[in-house]
Amino acid sequence: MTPLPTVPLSAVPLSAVTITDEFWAPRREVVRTRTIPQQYRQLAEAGHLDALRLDWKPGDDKEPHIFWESDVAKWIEAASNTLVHHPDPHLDAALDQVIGLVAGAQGDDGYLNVHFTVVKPGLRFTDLRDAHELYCLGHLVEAAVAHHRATGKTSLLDIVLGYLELVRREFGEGGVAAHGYDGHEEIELALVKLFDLTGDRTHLDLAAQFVNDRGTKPFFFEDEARRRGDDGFFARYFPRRPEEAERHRQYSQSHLPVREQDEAVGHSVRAMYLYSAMADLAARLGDDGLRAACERLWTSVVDRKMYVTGGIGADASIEGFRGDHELPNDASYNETCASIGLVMWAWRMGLLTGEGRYGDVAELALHNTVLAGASSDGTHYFYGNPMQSDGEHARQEWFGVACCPPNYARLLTSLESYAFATGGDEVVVTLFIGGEVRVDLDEGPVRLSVETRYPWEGQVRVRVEDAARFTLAVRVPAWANGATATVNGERIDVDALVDRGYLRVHRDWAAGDELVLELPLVAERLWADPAVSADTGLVAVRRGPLVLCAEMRGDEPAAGSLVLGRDALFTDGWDDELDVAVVEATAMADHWPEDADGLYRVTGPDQVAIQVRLVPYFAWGNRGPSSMRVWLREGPSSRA
Ligand code: FUB
Ligand code: ZN
Repeated sequence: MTPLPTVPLSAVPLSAVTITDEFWAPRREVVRTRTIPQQYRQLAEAGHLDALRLDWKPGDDKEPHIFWESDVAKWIEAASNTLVHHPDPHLDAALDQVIGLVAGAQGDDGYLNVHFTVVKPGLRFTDLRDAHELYCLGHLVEAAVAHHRATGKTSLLDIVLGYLELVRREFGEGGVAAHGYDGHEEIELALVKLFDLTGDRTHLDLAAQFVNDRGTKPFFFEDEARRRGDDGFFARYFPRRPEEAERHRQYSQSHLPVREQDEAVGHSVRAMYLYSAMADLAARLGDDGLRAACERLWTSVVDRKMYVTGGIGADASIEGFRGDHELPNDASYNETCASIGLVMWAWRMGLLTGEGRYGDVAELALHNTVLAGASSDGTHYFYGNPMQSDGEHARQEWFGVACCPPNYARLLTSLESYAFATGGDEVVVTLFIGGEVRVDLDEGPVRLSVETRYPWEGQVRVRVEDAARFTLAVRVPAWANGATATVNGERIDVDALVDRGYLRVHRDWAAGDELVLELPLVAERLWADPAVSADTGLVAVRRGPLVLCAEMRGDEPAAGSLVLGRDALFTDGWDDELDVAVVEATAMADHWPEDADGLYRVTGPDQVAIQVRLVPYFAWGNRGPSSMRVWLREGPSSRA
């Protein structure tokens, strides 16, 4: 077998990083102490856990849904992640109990899917386009890897390895699903994780098989539907699917072989998981075709289809992408899972290429749409992350389709691995998170500690704890014009040393040496490309990685009536209630006379100057009903 090429950059395991800063540490503590217990209760109440007992019968309520296992799996993954730094016998036992239930749902031949065991027996692997069996398995695999890494146990790993043997047979030549792949990608990236854990090449090969078969002709899903004789589980949601064949191929990114794809289309979570697997495979197989496709798709998303908040997937009807520059604010779906997927893909692109621009996007999505995914108390969630609201959006405790809450939990609990990376003689700092990391370089282990008040303040202090010769690479975001840095107090030339988005300093580091990066965190206006017609005449405000929004409550003027003048000055402030940094500015607001009436009026509103507090997008919706705008109307002046 040809040896695999060296992976450019590798992730650092969770156990090698401790996060202690004032921004992320308390938020992750909320996830550990509140979100994870709350999600367990929700999974129990909704029926996900009992379903695993396989005693559902036709006529019973709580019919096991096709992808309930995925929600359970994401919870297992999140809970396992927390055990890495917080051993907790109670949670460990709860995990054993849930994994015991999963084990009980597995058939003697390894198959594991409650829906196709008790609701539709005999139909396994006949509706790959819609029925999510391998998607669920993918999440179980990711959970198994996390659980094993955290506890050393193989209970869940054994389950998925058994199931994978069956999958390998059924999806191999002569199997019932030969040349098939799942309509919802996920198994592919999970198999790469399993390969990374076990070193077993068959997992990587199976991932590559699924990725390479996708979109080839004859179209698997259409043949499958003909064989089955019906239009599948989602026929009721997509009654026009037969007439809209191409749109629905795009929905699952199966319209073209993946190497030929250059526009991000279809369901955005699916796309992100596929592109993540493509980047993983490109890195591990040295596959330039996959890498080139990833780079084209990246441009499509980031230059033409991504909201300023890092939200993606504007079209609610497919939970997915619209056309280029079609980024409406009043119909902006932006599923939390999609931004989580964007972080996952961006991180992998960073590992594949060593380029900092991918970290910029990971940071954007993470600090805005991902973090908005849960309330500050960690118990209510956004499924969609709109760009504007007139009171109709509020976080909820749970959803009938509950993909986002546990996805949020697993991302927040694995943040360690997104912050740092290593490869060759390099230690890479991608996200600015205070804490410590231990990295194994060829020369031996090196520890770094990072101190920062980011994203509130722009100073990032990286201290080398062990003497060694290596390159310290610290990302300098593209927005950070005028960033400066020192090494042991001596100014270094950032512009000269920044290489592909990272400030790279190669030297003999002594224990106690410090690199201090100063990122200018100033509030600034953003305007959209005129091709984004939805943003004509509008302006947004960001401060470093945080996009701000106007959130207006009670008797305050509606956020949609605010006009931010070109001459308005920004002042940094702090909001004690939300415990976040804010930006204050004078804006003009519509003030209607008391007796104004009628659908159309001959007297317009007065324009009054008011002080507006712009809050980080992630923090909106935490104080009861409100109106909210990311893009504000722009005027020449904010002076009355
Ligand atoms: O289909 C599984 C998950 O549920 C998707 O990723 C989400 O968009 C939601 O539809
Ligand atoms: Zn979701």
